[in-house]
Amino acid sequence: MENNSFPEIWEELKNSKSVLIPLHISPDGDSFGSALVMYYILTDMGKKVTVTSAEKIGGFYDLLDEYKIVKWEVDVAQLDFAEFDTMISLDVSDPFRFLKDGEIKGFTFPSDLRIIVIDHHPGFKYFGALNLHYPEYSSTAEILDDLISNFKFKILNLKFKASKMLLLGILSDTGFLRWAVRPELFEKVSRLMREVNYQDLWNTMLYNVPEGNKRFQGLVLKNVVYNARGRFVYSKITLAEMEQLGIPKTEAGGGSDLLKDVRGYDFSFTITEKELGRVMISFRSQKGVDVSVFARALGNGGGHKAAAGVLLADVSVDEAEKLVLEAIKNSSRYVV
Ligand SMILES: [Mn+2]
Repeated sequence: MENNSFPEIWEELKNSKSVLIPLHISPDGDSFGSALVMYYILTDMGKKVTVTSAEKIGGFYDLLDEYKIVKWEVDVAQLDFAEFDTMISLDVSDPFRFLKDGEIKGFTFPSDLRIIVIDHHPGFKYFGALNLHYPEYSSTAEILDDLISNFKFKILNLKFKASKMLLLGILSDTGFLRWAVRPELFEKVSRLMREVNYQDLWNTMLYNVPEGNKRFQGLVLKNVVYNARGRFVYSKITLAEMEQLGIPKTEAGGGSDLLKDVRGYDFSFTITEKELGRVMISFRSQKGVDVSVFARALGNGGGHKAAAGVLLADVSVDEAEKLVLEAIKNSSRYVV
């Protein structure tokens, strides 16, 4: 399958009337930023645009004006698709990632819905009528930056709002330009910084970590296991521990990033009990280990070489831990 051209994408967007843009499950800054960029562009083109998210997003996002645009806790499975002629799928390689428990239940969109897919994940399924896939890009927002550069903006105020969301998506997916970076990205970021009030964005993103997330980070470090022989670091967090510390579920994130930088260890993961019987495994590596192999070996998981995840159903946290250690042991490179 091949990418469509930017003019083809714009032509399709011009022909749309009512557009659905869902955030993916466990929404992140790239999902949020990319969706809001498209929202601004399409509303300016006179389209009716609906942005939904099956799950709430944690962190600083409620401090942004854009937070109010999203219809939170609206699962795509509950929507009346007769209302939409077009859907823009952003930052996902598989359509089921829009549905809560979609990995487990499976989900397909109506065949008459025109789907435009824009993503940077490996293992990408060309499931749209039109597709843009750039696996070498840091973020979906970076792809949208190229797409927008191809389009002539008339309203400066809109350009400001869209640029802020592009920058947010890029900064979020690269851990503030620490990973998934290329020299070209810094040129784009430098240009975007000149187009927005970047000090304000920096302050919002960096200095508003919710207490709940700090408590979660504490729990991740408290429960850490250093496996020197296998050269990996991991942490297991139960629902009971989170409830005891009053950690909201939306703040149970960022744990594997916290563990991926330890000297002498090649990759990290967290085993987080989201709900009873629902356990999220989140892998990270910056040292050449392809952690998406483990995520795929465990079921319907996926992601990047350096960042991957899988949701396990009908298992306890201890069973999930056994399954993960087994999957690592069975891979050719690692001995537990
Ligand atoms: Mn992304």
